[in-house]
Amino acid sequence: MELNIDEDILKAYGFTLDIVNLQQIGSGHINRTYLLSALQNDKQYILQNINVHVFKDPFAIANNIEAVADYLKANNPDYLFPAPIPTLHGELMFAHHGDYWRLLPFVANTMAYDTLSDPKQAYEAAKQFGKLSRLLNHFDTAVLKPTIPGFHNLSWRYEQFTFALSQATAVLKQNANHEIETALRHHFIVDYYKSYEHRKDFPNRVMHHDTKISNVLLNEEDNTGICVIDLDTLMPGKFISDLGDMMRTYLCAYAENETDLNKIKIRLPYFKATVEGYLSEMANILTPTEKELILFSGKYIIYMQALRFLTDYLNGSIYYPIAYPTQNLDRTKNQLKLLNELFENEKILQDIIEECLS
Ligand code: GN1
Ligand code: MG
Repeated sequence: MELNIDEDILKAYGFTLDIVNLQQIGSGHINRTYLLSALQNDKQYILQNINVHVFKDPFAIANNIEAVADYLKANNPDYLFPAPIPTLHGELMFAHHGDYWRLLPFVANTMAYDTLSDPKQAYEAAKQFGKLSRLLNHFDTAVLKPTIPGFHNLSWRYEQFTFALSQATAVLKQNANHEIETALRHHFIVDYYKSYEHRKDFPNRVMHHDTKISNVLLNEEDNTGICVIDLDTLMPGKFISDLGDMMRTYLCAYAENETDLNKIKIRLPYFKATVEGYLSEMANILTPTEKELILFSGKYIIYMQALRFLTDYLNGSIYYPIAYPTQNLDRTKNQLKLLNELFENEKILQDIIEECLS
């Protein structure tokens, strides 16, 4: 495939087209990611184009990452935090005709997965995200800018859904009839979230906000957690954002694109491993209110993701790239089934949480 990357971008980092090999990689919806291999010395890097339709202020991303990187360097110099490599001019991003590029370290001998096949992977991944939160427990969140305003504000996501519903074509509404009804029926999740939102012991923390399994690198031989990646949404938020997205992506053997809903089931050993891995870092930091919300974190994120896919479907699929017209509707069905699984297993999941907390 012709990759068509302007040589100026490479030159900003001291490379030219003839001395590198570029290969598009990754499964993310938003940014374009390439593996850059330098031919002379076999060194590898990640080259990434930031999606400026989604991240309207790329400097907010760069500044947040820099502030956190400086803090971690000062307080935990051994922690592996894959911050961007500066350009030859010392900038954290390269601006090029309205596009923004960055170069990241490639961490050798690691793997990023889209689904998990061993509870140990869940434990290790959850531990990595929990560790990042723990190390940043005393970091002043006011220093960080939201890179996407309202990103995990469930009330706002719900409003976007009802607005999309009011604007959608009759055909799209008809196709999504059942899912719209299910989404409306679960509005109580928004009310529950609102009832906690401003509580004192439900603090803002530095959250990763995209803790899906493909955003953590594990050692390719023994699955030990190595580091988290994809730091675009590192910004203030509630702990339910991170733990919830782990539940969304670690518990089921199949990811959000799976269309056979019979396969959408939660795996209890993966749930236990996720909670244990997260609490191995965060148990002494979470407040009593936060501990009450551990299971809610999964409901909150899975419901929000269902709303986001459904909203996008009703809007004509303008946000999440699709491979076929009804894919965002299928993703909605997938997430609503996963949400239902959480409710059906509520009692046993809460028992597991209590066991992990004791
Ligand atoms: C997007 O681009 P990616 O795959 O890292 C989205 C997340 C969703 C996720 C669903 C900025 O993440 O919030 O949870 O898709 N990121 C943005 O797979 O919208
Ligand atoms: Mg992301």
